[in-house]
Amino acid sequence: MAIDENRFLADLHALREFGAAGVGKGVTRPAYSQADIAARRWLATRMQEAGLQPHFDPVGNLFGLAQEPSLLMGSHSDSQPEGGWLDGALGVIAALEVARASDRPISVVSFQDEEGRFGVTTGSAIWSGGLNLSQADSLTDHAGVTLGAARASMRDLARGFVDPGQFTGFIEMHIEQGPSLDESGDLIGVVTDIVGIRDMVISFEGQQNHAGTTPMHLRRDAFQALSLFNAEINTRFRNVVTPQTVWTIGHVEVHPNASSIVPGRARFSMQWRDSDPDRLLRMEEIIRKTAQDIADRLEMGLAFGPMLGLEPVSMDRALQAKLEVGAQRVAPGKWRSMPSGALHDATNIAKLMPAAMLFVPSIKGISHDFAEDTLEKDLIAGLHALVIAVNG
Ligand code: HGY
Ligand code: MN
Ligand code: MN
Repeated sequence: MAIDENRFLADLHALREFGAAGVGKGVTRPAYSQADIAARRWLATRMQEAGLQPHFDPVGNLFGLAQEPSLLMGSHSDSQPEGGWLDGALGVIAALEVARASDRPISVVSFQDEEGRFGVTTGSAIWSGGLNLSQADSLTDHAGVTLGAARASMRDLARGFVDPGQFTGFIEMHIEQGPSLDESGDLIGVVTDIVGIRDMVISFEGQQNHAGTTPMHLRRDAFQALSLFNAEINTRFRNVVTPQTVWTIGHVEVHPNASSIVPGRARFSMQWRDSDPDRLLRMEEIIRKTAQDIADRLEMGLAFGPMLGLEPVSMDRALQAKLEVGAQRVAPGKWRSMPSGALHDATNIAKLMPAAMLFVPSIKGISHDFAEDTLEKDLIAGLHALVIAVNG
């Protein structure tokens, strides 16, 4: 059966309705939210209609299983707090369409909490054995909700873990989420490697006090500690990082977050990524040492939360070669092999079986933003390249 482009696009737009938010095609569909669970229930019916056996595992990963050994394809359907309609969703819907059209047995998956409300690519990390379920259950989101409490809302759907032994490999289609394809005019990216990541929460504890009566030299202002820390790591990283290295302080809680109170506590996320594990380690050493130096200098308490992370990983060469054939057929001379600066479930699955990824362009390289988008003609081109690769 051939690919049905209209059905593929209609499913993408239907999925976007679950948690539709903001301008354009934005979504807010965090793991285990009502929108996420409703979206997964809808995906389960679409999988059943495609002749696949829907199966939720204890974490909320949703599989659509073929009845024989199969190639696994998919991604995730949870989103960032302000996410785009394609991040993850594209890979799940493309997998579903390929499963309908391919003459090969294809199983489909939507992993849970790839966006890390609780961890880092949490659902596929647990399924692939990289994260222990009972340990993961005590992970909390920024509001203090535990993964264990959140996943209890899917208890009625949960069955056992799926045996990875039934799958011959994993292919994930995804938007690039960066500027390379958009700037070069290439239509398809065949992913060679995925960067590694480290992520932890750091807290400075000073002294809450009156913003009018507390002289500057007597203050122990936790925001000043954070501000100095950020400036100092940018300096100390200079001789360690490359133009591809990234680091982000994306989530900050200043307590009590009031205009007339000197902040007593600053609690913030510290995340860094690179393709070299040694560089990730050197950056971790600089981060810990700099935080300690600042705490000592400003007489602050200092606490490091647990550090989560994934190692850099290479994609399977044989599967890349299949994707290259599809890319060359669909976009001759307008495709490239490239690394991924974003994290993906493929990082975890690569521990279990051959894994590979195919990218399509992100307009202006924007992602993790309501404005994320891709031309529909580019989505279709990627889908056709995928089918050629899978059937080849
Ligand atoms: O952050 C990432 O790279 C992924 O989009 N969750
Ligand atoms: Mn993603
Ligand atoms: Mn994402």
